[in-house]
Formats: sequence, structure tokens, C-alpha cells
Amino acid sequence: MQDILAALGIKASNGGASTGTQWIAAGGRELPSFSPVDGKEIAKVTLADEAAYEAVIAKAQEAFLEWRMWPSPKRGEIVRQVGEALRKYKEPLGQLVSYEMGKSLQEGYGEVQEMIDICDFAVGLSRQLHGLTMHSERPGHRMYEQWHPLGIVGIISAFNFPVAVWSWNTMLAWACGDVCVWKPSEKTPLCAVACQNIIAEVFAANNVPEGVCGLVIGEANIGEKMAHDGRVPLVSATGSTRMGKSVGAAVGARLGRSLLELGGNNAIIISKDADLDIAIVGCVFGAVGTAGQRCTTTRRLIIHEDIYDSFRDKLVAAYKQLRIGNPLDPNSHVGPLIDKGAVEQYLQAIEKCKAEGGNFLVEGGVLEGAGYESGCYVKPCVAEAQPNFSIVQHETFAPILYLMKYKTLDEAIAIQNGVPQGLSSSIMTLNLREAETFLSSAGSDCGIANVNIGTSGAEIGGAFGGEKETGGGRESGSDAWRVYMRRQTNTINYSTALPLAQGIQFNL
Ligand code: UN1
Repeated sequence: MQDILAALGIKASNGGASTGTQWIAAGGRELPSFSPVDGKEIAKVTLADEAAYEAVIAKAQEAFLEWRMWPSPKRGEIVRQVGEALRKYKEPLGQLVSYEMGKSLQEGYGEVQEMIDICDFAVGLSRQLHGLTMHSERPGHRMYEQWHPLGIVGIISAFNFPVAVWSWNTMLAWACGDVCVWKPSEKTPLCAVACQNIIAEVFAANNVPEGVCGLVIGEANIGEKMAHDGRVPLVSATGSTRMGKSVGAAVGARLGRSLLELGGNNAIIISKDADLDIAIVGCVFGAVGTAGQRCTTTRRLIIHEDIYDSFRDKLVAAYKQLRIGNPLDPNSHVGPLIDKGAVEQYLQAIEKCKAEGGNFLVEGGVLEGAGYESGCYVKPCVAEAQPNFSIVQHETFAPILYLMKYKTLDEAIAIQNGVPQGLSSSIMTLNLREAETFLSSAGSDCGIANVNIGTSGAEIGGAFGGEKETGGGRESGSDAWRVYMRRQTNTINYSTALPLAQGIQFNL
């Protein structure tokens, strides 16, 4: 690991506040980052205090005045070079993600690949960002709209995707002409330090204004400050519904813009017409990948009664084959949870499920002994449950999967939609009528609805996000860029008269 840290410019003690190429006095206490893989301290970061936050915001405001005047394709060129740098650092960065966050090495590399993909997407976008033209009702007039940069984009990200979610926001925001200030999760601060170091290389080589890429590694008070800060027109926050409600309320109270990507409670409907081999892999990866700590993790399976028993047995057999262990070992399927607090929540959810009448087919539990010294490794588990159990209605960020039975597709869709969250959903079926009904306006109410693939592992090309308590925001692909810009309608009169709209006469 020392080689990897050195390759990414991470020292024993690191700064927690940066304006781009320069680290500035962070002012807070020292925060050690422990790996959930082996419980060891990786390195320390000095947390940003409010003065550091102020300094980073001031620099960002200054930088915006210059950056917004760079032609968008020139900003895209910087993003292209960031993508190249990420290709160069894919191995060490993917390994650090895996070691500091605990996801499998495959998924760590996959996360860096998502960053590279969004860079490529944003480069193309930098030559587009197009508005519409309209026909004016007045003679000798032209009307069109254009999209201008917004200003400072505040990014609050979670531990589970410690680098990709930042890049989805930042790469689009930069192409759009915005400057960014990132408040990463305190649980994965070194991933943020590594990204900042990678960016600094590209920025220094291209004289990008200092302040375009701000970083403040701080505690909840820094996130709150950002949410209330009128100098930050857009706050993009990824994390729990509880956090999102508080950020959304604070940003809303000042009529700012927020982009919220919050909890999911994602289900897969397994039809009697499903390809069960595909369904098994999709369900197990969805439920245990990233140890159940994706917002797109599969938490509920809604299974047709005719195949319920056979599918349940196949699933239990598949769970028996799971190898839980060091995520850096390519043979492991499931790594640790992020910390002991997460383990505690997992145990409490199991108890609640049992108390409500849940029947565990695959028992959970915390692993002990050699290789499990961090105390963060848990067994993925499966329980038969009822849709209305309060624990089933709740997102527990851990590998607990609930099974439910259905008779009709309408009933299955009602169960799938009958939770407060609305992020991702799937149906496994080879029946065209069922698939199309699930995708219709009377079908899934989620932001993501898939057929014959699981709920997790979305590509960056689509808009990512969900409805209801998931927060309504959309990040990443499609036209998600629009939230990072302000729309301006322009009407130009090139005639010799001043006709008024709606035919109003006003003569002097
Ligand atoms: C998240 O869990 O916060 O679709 C993001 C997926 C990933 C992103 C998940 N591409 O599972």
C-alpha cells in the first residue's frame, strides 16, 4: 500500500483544504483514515475549519470570473486531460478506493472507469450545451435561448462512491463553465486527496485559474455552511435521505438549487417467465456487490408464486458460494462494511426484521478470526419478509435481501412502488407484455427501470437519480448538464419599429 500512496502523492499527514494546485491551512483537527479491510490507519488528514472554507469559496468566486470566459471546448480540453491522467492513475486510484472504502478491487477499478467515462462524455458535451431557437411572433425579431455557467457548484459526496460521484458532478460542471467546491465524506478523505493531486498536475500544466477545483474535507458543519451559503447557487448532495432533507431544506430556504441523489430501496420483480440463470446473477450481484452499500443495491426481490420455491433454493445455493474477505484479493466476492457503526446498523436491521416476523433463509452475522480483524466483515443474508414491514420500507446500507411473493403483475408493481424511495428497479422477464407494462406510466415509479439486468451498475450515459425520497435529482448523462447552467431567453429586434408582444399598443 505504501507504493500506492506514494504514487498518488499521499503522505502520512495531508492537508484538508485546497484551491486546486495549492493546499491551504485547514485549521481543524487531525482525522485518521482507517481501512475497513484490515482496521489499520492509512494516513491522516487535517480537517477544514470554517476559515478554510471561506478561503476556498473566496478563491472559487475569483476563479469563476475567469473560467466562465474560457470557451467551453477549451474547458473540455482540460477535462480531456483529466481523463488521460485518470487512465494513467487507474490502478493505484482503484486500489486506494478498494482499500479505504472496502469495495472489491474489480469495483474499485470500475469506479475509476466511471470517472474516465464521464470525462469522455463531458468533453463531447463541451462542444454542445445547446439551446433552442424559437420563432418570434413579431416581425424583424429573433428569439433564442442560451445556457450560461451558474457559478460555484458545491458537491457533497458519500463514502460508497468516494471518487466517481465527485467526477460526475465536476466534469459536467467544468464543461459548463462552473467552478467546484467538494466536501467529500470524512470516511474516505484520502480518495479525495488523491483526486486533488491528480487534478493539480493537469491544472498546473495548463494554467487553469486557481480556485476552479476547491476541496474542503470537513465535518457536517462544513456541509451545513455550504447548504446555507448564497454564494453557492447549486449544491449537489449524495447520501442519506436524512442528510438530503436537511440540505434540500436549507438550499430551498434561500431559493438556491439543489441536486439530490439520496437513498434507494430497489427491487427486482422475478416473473415466472424470467431467464432464471440471468436473474440469479443479477440479483446476487445487486444485493451483495459493494457489500450492499450502493444506493442502487438490490434490497427486495418480488418473486412470482409459481417459481418462488425453486428460485429461493437457487438463491440460497448461490449465497453459499460467496467468498467474503479482503476486497483486494481478486477471489473475494464481498468485502467489509465501511465501519463498525455500519455493522451495528446491519445487526439492528436483522433484529428488527426478526421481531416483525421475518424468516431468515441465509443467516447474517459478523465474521471473526484471521482476515476479519477489522470487525467490519458481515455475512450477506436473505430473509422472507412482508412488503409492509417497517424494516423493509427502510434503506439499510448493508447486504440484507428481503424476499416477497406475488400472484399478478399489478400486485408486484404495487409492492415495488410501495416504498418511500424511488431510485432503481428491474423486472426479469422474457414476456414482452410484462416488460412493457413495467416500463409504462402505470409501471415502475423509479428514476431507473431495467429489464433483464439488475438494479445496480448504471452506465454514465443515462441520467442517474430517482423520485420520491431519493430526491428527484439527475446526475451524469443525458441532459443532466442543464442543472449546472442557467437558461437565458434572448429576443433581438432588428426592425425599425417596436411592436409589442401580444399585440399591445402603446403610443407616445
Ligand atoms: C451510488 O451508489 O451512490 O449504478 C451510485 C450504480 C453505479 C453508481 C451508484 N454506477 O450502481
